[in-house]
Formats: sequence, structure tokens, C-alpha cells
Amino acid sequence: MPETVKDIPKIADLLKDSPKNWGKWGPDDEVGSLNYLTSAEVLRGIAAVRKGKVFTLQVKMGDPAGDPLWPGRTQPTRVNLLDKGHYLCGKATHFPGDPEFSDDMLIMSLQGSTQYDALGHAWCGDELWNGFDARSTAGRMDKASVLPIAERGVVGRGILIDMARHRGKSFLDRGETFTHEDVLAAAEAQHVKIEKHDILVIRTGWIGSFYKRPREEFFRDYLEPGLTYSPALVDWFHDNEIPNLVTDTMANEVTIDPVTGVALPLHNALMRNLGVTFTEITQLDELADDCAVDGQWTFLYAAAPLKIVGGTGAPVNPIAVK
Ligand code: UVW
Repeated sequence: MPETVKDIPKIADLLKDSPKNWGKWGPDDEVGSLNYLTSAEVLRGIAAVRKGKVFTLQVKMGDPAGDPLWPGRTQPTRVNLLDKGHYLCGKATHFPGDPEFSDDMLIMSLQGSTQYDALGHAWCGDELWNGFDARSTAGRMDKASVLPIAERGVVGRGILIDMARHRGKSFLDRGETFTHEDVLAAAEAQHVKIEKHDILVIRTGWIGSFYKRPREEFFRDYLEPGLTYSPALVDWFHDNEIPNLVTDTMANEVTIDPVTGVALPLHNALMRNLGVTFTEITQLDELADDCAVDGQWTFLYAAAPLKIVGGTGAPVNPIAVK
């Protein structure tokens, strides 16, 4: 880790020789590596289904006890607009025949729950994914927003790598890192092979731990565990044409890269440069427990974030079918 802030490299310099998929799917492409998920990949996902068991991977949203979200973002808050009280107090509109209704609204950060990031969510310099002008983010995302991902949907073969279990922990420590080589070692221990175009789902146990320990402890000097940047890791994602990285952390990577001191370098190396879509804040504990029991770590993965026009991200409830 550099000793002073001025020794921390600029992300653009750090990644100047890093591979890019810009232009690979044409100059207008806004879904990046999801292009790898062809119909054949959907069928490969379906072929992984053995038992018809369904798992939903979203965290609860709008829990009055608080939701897990990046410090500084707005908690999803659900507000009742109409309920029995309005009828009792004579404040509700009456419909013919006197049917009664409840109604509500949700206020939240679009990245404030289980979510897909738009490919344009993170950038460096003046260009987003595919070389789109970063000025297109002003006011709303005119390019590489979450909408094209939402319209396309994400379906393929998912594979769960349980890094926490591999390390004999219920959840990884604050700031604990792992590499693609650790991911491969965990896969080997699980007797599974990560195949080209797999949707890579990595469990750290971190989000699950939010529900099991004091909030002050979870958020103290916030530093998540996660994948850590190296050129070899980026090459591995590139060579294996990984379309989607899904984890149970808020940012899919260790918060501060311990070697360079750069914050969240994989957001640029994988999302901006390779077009790898990021799914964050998933809850993977139940799926992982089931996989550990039956030894089946692959499944059909299906998800579609909400179709938010110009959104930098959007909530999603991904589904795994074993
Ligand atoms: C940040 O933007 C910090 O993270 P995320 O990708 O979770 O939105």
C-alpha cells in the first residue's frame, strides 16, 4: 500500500495496458459481455437444472430495521399512501360498491439494494464503456444506462463459488481479499469447473453477516472483503468471457486495493473496459447451504433489473433454479 495519497496511481494510468472489449459488439453496444449469453448459453443454463428448486437472491428491501447499503446512500423507505385508516377517517376516495385498497411508494437509491450496475456507472477520464462520452452521464445516463440490460435480461448457467466456506469461515473478514486463483482453488475443492460464459456468483458471506451482527460493527471504517485487482485477474475474466459477476458484497471487489491504494479498480478494469455486468448486494447463504448439501453448484441463473430510463443501476431479484 502506498505511504501517501500522492503515491496512489490514477486509475487510468494503472489500467493503461488493460484489455478492452470496446467496439467488439459495435459502436452502439450498451450491454457488453452479456452478448456472450447467446441462446445456446441459455440452454446450457437450463441443462443445469436437476431438481426444480428455486432460490431468490435479493435482500429484503425497505426493512424498518435497515437494509445493507453503501454508506452515504439513502435507505429504501416504503411509505403508506393509502390503508384502512384513510377509509376510517373518511380520507379515501370511494369507488362504486365500496371496494377498499392499500397503496404505497418507495424512496431509494437505485444502487441501494440488490442491483445491476449500468455499464456506464463507473468510468475514468472522459470515456465510459465502449468509449461513450462521459458527458452523456449529465442529468441522466444517455448511454450505457441500466435500461438496455433490463430490456435484454440475463439468463445463463450460474456457478456458485463459496469463498467463505472454502476458507472455513461463515463470512470473510473486513478487507479480506482473494484472487481469481483463489476462486479456481475453491472451485476445485467444490469439484466444479468454471466454464467459459458462466455467470460467476461468489459468496463471501458478507451481506449475510449484516443480519447477524451489530450494525456499528458491520459499518465500522467500512471496508468490504472481495476480489482484488491484478492484470492476471483481468486477463482471466477476459479469456473466460465472463458475462456477469454476482457477489454478496456491495461493490463486488475489495473496497481499497491493498497493493495500489486505488478505490474499486475492478469497476473500471472489468465493467468499463470489458463490459462485465455487476450484480451486487445479493444474499447467497441459503443457496450456498443447499449446494453444500447436494454438491450441485451450478444452476440456471435468470435476472432482469427494472427498466429505469437513464438509470445508473436498478434493483433486481435474481433467481437461481437448481
Ligand atoms: C459504488 O458505486 C461505490 O459501488 P456500487 O457499484 O455498488 O454501486
